[in-house]
Amino acid sequence: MKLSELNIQDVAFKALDSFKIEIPSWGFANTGTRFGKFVQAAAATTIEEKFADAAEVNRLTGVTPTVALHVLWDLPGGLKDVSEVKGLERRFGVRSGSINPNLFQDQEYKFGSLCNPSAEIRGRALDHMLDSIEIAKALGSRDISLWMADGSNYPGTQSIRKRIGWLEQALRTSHDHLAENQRLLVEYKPFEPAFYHTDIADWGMSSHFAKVAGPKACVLVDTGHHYSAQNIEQIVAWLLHTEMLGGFHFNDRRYADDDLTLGSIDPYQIFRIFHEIHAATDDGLKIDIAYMIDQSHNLKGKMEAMVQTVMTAQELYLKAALVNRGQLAGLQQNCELVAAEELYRGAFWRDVRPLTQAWREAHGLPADPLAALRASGYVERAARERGSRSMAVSSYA
Ligand code: PSV
Ligand code: MN
Repeated sequence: MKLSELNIQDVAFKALDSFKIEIPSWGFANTGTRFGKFVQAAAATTIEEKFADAAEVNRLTGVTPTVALHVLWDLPGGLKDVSEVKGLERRFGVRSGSINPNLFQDQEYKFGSLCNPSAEIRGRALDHMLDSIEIAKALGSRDISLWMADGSNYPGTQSIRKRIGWLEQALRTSHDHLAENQRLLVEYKPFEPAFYHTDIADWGMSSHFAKVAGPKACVLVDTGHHYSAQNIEQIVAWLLHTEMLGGFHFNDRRYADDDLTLGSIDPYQIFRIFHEIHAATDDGLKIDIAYMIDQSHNLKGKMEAMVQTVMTAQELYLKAALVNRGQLAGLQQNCELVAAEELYRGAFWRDVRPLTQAWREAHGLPADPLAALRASGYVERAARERGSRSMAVSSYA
């Protein structure tokens, strides 16, 4: 059966209604490469400014009601900062989303955090995990999103297997402290900052650790955390099949973990990922995915980059929703390769922007959020108000 234009609008609106994406507080702050920072006057310098920016993105797009928080960067006082954050939630009308423990910046994590050979340091890292879980409970956040920089830089310098054991233990204990509705998302990354071995290097390791931790743990896929030729949609299909997919960190990459804006290099890949998710949903699989952005590229304007990424995510999600999966299943069954591929790619080539625009208008949102951002003068205002703080760069000696 062919989808009629009327049907298409229906499918599109349903897909867009169901799609929410979380934005990261750190995506609004000045960041850089290890070679330097090019600072932006409008960049957020406080948690209040990050909430203000997140609220503006939500006002423009209508699909970003939550902000991912990084404990050390956003709640340096730990639980003591929760009431301030709650105040900001009320004031700006966006809520705290996933809580990200920070197990990579303290000097004592030089040789690892939860996998450090020192039991004392492992203990302190675990305390930070447990504190982060308590912060999440106090904020009513469901997901604790864990990424660790742990690993080693030279062969033979660490026992890889001992570290697996230490991490299993720490994740089990963390899992025991989760509230009924909470989840532990385990993120993987093949390398950087460790350049020989990383303790959670790929989805198989994440999946293993999540299974060992307990039923409320699952895998987080950061699209930037793969080797160049890796088939990410196949990983996603496996995680869906094994009911281990908990969430995404979206960004794009050309070489490694470049943190470029979503779809800027390979939008077809994100389409293929979304197709796997829509297909699994159609097949009735149990799915509960947190879609999050994890980008902090330092040349595009922070606000523009975030709005652009949200719009791109919506467009690619929608394109994939419009694959005629009934028809595709028939073509796949009969191994009609070209017809199947053309049907699949046809959805990717479709210009869905008139549909996203119509959906926004139907919801009282600006038809073109990027144009609305420019017209609002928000960035210029922020630059005037924040400039003296945001432009104060620490020079690299
Ligand atoms: C690490 O590269 C990572 O993807 C983790 O998710 C961190 O929390 C985030 O980036 C920090 O920018
Ligand atoms: Mn990430």
